[in-house]
Amino acid sequence: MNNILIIGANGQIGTVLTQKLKEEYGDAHIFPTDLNAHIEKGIQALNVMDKEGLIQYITQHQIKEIYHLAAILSASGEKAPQKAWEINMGGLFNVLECSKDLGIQKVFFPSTIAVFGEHIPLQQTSNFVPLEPSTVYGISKVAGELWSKYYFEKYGLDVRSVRYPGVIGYQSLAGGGTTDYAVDIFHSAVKNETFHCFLDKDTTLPMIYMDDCIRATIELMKAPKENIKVRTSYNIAGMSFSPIEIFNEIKKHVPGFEIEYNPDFRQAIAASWPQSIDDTEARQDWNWTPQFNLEDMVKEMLHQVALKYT
Ligand code: VAH
Repeated sequence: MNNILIIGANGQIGTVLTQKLKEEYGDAHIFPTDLNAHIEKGIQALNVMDKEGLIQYITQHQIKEIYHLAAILSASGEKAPQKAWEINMGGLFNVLECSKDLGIQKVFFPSTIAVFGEHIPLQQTSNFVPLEPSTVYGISKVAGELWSKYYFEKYGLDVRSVRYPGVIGYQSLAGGGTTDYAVDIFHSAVKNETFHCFLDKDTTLPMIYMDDCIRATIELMKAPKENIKVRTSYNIAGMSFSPIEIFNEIKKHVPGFEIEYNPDFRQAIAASWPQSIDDTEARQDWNWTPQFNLEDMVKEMLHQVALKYT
């Protein structure tokens, strides 16, 4: 059983992925790390920008697989473009170089629908279209996809990637993203507060429920190497909806719920992204299929978020 390093284990996805990998492979083989230690969660400190520290950690714990989840997301990245580029690229380079040099067998690199931009169809966006992102986050993820493909082709490093849509989960608060409204809305609904949405009501975006997100990640990494034909990154889709659509679905369960739309700088980011995603290649190559639609997700999220407040 391989020892698995998770970088960014305290993030929105890392929190849940760590738990699922422990259930799948046993706690003893899972090594959750983040920039700062969270001892109560079993998360050790590891700075992915510190290459020597990364080499030491991999060697000491005989790591054979790495899930590299640490990155500055779209909205935060636009507030500090240089820092976002340095961290998103510097961290990935350290992971790729250390993996190449230390015999890592598999690397997971999360990409995003933020790699898409102008001059492409916004409906059922294909895996293979021109990538002209408008955010530093998206630019860094396009570069990351291409570097991942380079390390596979030049060094045989088995780097695998999916383009996450907006991820919705109850286990941790989202932060720094443009799709975070779709997480925050449930907390307002459960507290019976008016929700102030930072996107316009008709801004449709591709989204995925956390359970589907994590299952896609693990199924991708478990797939036989020969099945992985896309070495930049796979599109995956769960569902697509707009703020007014998720609001109306929540209102079926919370009749008094109210919303106000106050679009901010994130509206322009969201408007540059596709409205729906074609994930044919993921379905063909490693049998991807989502299980949660908007109705299922809303029921589950309201139930789980309510439990956090009781
Ligand atoms: C963000 N949640 O909003 C991330 C995601 C598709 C968006 O990559 O930046």
